[in-house]
Amino acid sequence: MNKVFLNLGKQPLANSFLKNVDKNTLRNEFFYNLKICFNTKNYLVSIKKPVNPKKQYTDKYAHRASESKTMKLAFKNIAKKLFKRFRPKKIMEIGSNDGVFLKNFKKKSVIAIEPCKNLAKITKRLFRTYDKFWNLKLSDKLIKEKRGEIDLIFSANTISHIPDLKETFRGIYNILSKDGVIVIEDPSLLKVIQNNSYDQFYDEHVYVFSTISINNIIREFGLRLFDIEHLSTHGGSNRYYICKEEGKYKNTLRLKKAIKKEIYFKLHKIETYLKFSKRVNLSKKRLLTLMKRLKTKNKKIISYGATYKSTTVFNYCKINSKIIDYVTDTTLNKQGKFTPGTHIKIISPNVGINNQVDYAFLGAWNFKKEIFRKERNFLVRGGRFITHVPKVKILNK
Ligand code: DWN
Repeated sequence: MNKVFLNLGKQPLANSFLKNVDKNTLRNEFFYNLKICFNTKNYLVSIKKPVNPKKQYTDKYAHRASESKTMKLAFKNIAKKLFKRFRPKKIMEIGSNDGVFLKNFKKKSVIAIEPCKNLAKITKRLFRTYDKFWNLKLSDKLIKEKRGEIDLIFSANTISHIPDLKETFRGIYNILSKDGVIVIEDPSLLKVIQNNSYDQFYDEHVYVFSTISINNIIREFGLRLFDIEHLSTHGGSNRYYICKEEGKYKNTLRLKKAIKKEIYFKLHKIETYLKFSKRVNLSKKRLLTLMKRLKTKNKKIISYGATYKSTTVFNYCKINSKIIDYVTDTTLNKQGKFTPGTHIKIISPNVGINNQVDYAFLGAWNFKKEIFRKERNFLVRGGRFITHVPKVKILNK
């Protein structure tokens, strides 16, 4: 039974960066109501009414996984680690983005699944790529083309984006070898609750998984969790290790501990989410109060990182160009555009981080360490960052 516990209001597609803000463009901007619910049976946290993926994953998909040094290194390390542990002969990635993970393997041993054609075009030059959505039909096609059985299926920040988990996992089971392994990385629901990082909820994140909820889902498809790793990436993610029910892998102690911890923090109880919702409303009030106070003192505030996360924050808190002068972002195809829903100009940090800036909201708070290293001079000359996670505060280190 799905119970709504959080209403983040009218939201645009988090990825819908606008080329211009003329009347016609704004008239056609798509919005939807972002309501989050909790399933009291399988403990799944999801968007009440997901957006049609064909609207989201187009040939203009903005996010490039390789934009951050942190993520490039993280994918290189996990590729090495998985190869060493499982020695896969055939590797497939669902949601391969710009190839940042698969690039670490021999080209002939990999298959990329990436529905966004602008990204698939990048990897088609490197290795076998299918520019399609993952489902049972594509899984059958791969088998007909003698591309199965796959020993390692990897998917980072993708499975949580796919509304039809039934198709997803049936397709995975269908192509996975008997002792094959699926490794899925997605934001940790426990970390979202602990960090009050409500900005992990946006149209692409149809689900924010907990260990207990994903365990309940995959069991229906003859799969089981056997291991887990807690990651610092994206503000706190889990790396789930999954195999076929009859697979040779024994459940690890750290998996048992992870499940116990989630039960301890009551991720199986609706009360936990109702309390979270109250904290989110307070966070909104405190962020707005802080920013408005700084504006009355004629302070110049910008935002650092045109993230999908900050789309949720700005539209929920009604933060627009009256408060934020502009947003900086290193992604070339975001520069010169405007933020979804709030229409704040996006420019390069080479131009935007200058001596006139007093405060920078951390839109990419999940890369705080990398950003603070990069913007040491901004801090030394008295610039300050503003964060909203885990609490609204001004940061100087
Ligand atoms: O799940 C998803 C995550 C992995 O990536 C996707 N659905 C969409 C996207 O969400 P996001 O935009 O919130 O992710 P990031 O990786 O937090 O975005 C970081 C943004 O900040 C990028 O646009 C690059 C930019 N950036 C920057 O301007 N300067 C990043 C760093 C580290 C910097 O120094």
